[in-house]
Amino acid sequence: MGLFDKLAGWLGLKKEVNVLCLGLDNSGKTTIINRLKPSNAQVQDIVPTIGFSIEKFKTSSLSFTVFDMSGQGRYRNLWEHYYKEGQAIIFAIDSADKLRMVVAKEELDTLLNHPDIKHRRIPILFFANKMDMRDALTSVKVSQLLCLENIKDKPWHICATNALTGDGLQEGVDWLQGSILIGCLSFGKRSRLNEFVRRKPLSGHSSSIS
Ligand SMILES: Nc1nc2c(ncn2[C@@H]2O[C@H](COP(=O)(O)OP(=O)(O)OP(=O)(O)O)[C@@H](O)[C@H]2O)c(=O)[nH]1
Ligand SMILES: [Mg+2]
Repeated sequence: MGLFDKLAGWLGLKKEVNVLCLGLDNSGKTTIINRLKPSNAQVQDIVPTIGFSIEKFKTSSLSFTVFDMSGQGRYRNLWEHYYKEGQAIIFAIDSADKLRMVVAKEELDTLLNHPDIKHRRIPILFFANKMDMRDALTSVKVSQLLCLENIKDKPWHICATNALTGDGLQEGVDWLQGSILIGCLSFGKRSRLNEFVRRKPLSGHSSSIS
């Protein structure tokens, strides 16, 4: 049993987590979510999402229900109807789509300023996707263009990914799982964690929890 499993069990965490998967059309959202599912549940042909679809995948300690939203312009107004239900956000970016990086930033800014998101410490995982494309920007450049350093009131993380091979996805999901667990601590469970740490030292992971 890994550290996160022990923590989740010990915290009495509700193991079902709703995640919103957002980002422009063609950024690779559905491909990413498909890759996170067990291999026998993955589909071969991915088509542009109409409206949204609900998908599920699991990590060692959490079960994720993903609202895989269409990124097409005509469907983006659907996103906000699910903000209240989301406990975490995955935001996918096509790192090779330089022309639309400004549109991705506009959508991100609209999301961050929405009343259902603005005042919540909801974790946001950015996938700088399509890193295999010859002209893809680095995740550092994507981060700069989206001005991610201005996000001060929410935990966020950016990973360089290739959803076709799955490269980078696990790192991101590990971060998301950890940040959801840590988010639980801010709701009054910190003292219980301290007790846990006294009994079972967390070795190298303890600094990320304080
Ligand atoms: N080269 C490359 N292609 C990718 C990658 N991820 C996804 N794609 C391709 O990009 C296209 C769009 O992928 P989708 O997963 O449908 O994108 P989406 O964000 O869900 O799009 P919408 O549902 O329209 O919002 C597909 O042809 C995928 O095969 C990647 O990392 N590298
Ligand atoms: Mg899709």
